[in-house]
Amino acid sequence: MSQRTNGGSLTKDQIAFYEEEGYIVLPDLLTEDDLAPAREAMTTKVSMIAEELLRDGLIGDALENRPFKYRLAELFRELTPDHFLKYGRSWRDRIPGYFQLMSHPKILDAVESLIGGEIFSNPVYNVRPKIPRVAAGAVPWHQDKSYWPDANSNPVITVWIPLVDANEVNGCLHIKPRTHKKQLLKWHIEKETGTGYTALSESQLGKTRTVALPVPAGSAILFNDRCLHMSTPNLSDEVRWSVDLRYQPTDQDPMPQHGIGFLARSRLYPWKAAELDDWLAGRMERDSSAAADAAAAQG
Ligand SMILES: O=C(O)CCC(=O)C(=O)O
Repeated sequence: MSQRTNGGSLTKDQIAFYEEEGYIVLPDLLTEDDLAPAREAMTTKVSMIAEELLRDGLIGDALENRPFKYRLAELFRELTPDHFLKYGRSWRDRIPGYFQLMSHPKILDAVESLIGGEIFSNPVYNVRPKIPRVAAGAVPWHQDKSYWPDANSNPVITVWIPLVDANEVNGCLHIKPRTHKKQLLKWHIEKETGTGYTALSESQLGKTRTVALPVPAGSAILFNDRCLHMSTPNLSDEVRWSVDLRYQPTDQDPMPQHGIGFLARSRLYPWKAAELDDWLAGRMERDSSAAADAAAAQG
């Protein structure tokens, strides 16, 4: 099911589809304007990397005028995967544009349809600059829960959003519908990419159907953290930019061992929802004294 949504909230049919299949595609949930702050944050990071590569004499041009979807790939075109992986296969910086995306009302509306209005943004969020020719861009079959097997947190919903059109050439997401009803499977740590993904072996996948999910930029794919998924290599010459964000009800384990999440929405206590300054300072909730000080300073 991939029907257009009205605002961010899901229809009854979409909720039923998610419950049954373990995922739902929301095409074009976000507009270019909605994505702009996150794109700007990514551009800031790419410029920082370009400056470092220039300084180290690894490149001769920071390619400042190249389009967003090509620049990072072209910066590393003549370099090795190790040069790229020095910056990590995925990024989790605290740059304001990411907070704007993670707290975007349309995303929270969709999540609210599934778990209600007390929403905690899980500390595990990733910005994925999947460039061509780096094996670690392709993600093996896994369940997200294998990254937090001991956390008493349920459900955790992943919201996967591409910032460029994601397709089978640049390595879109693939999912096995209905596998969210499975227990957490015994995973291993893959050795091929050198970056330690959790992975399932071929024999654990059984005969369950695989669905490829090509989607335009700004679409969202929501899935349950037990749902089996993977992504294929990037065989294009562009960067398959995406983010994966995660949300859960507020009465679950906030997983501090993975970082600091934040209260993204509360229908019961709306004044407690974190704002940008809270997130930048690593506070999970709105600091009311800071808010009062800020108001006083403004007169
Ligand atoms: O973005 C990808 O290629 C894979 C994403 C993924 O595995 C995840 O969000 O858990």
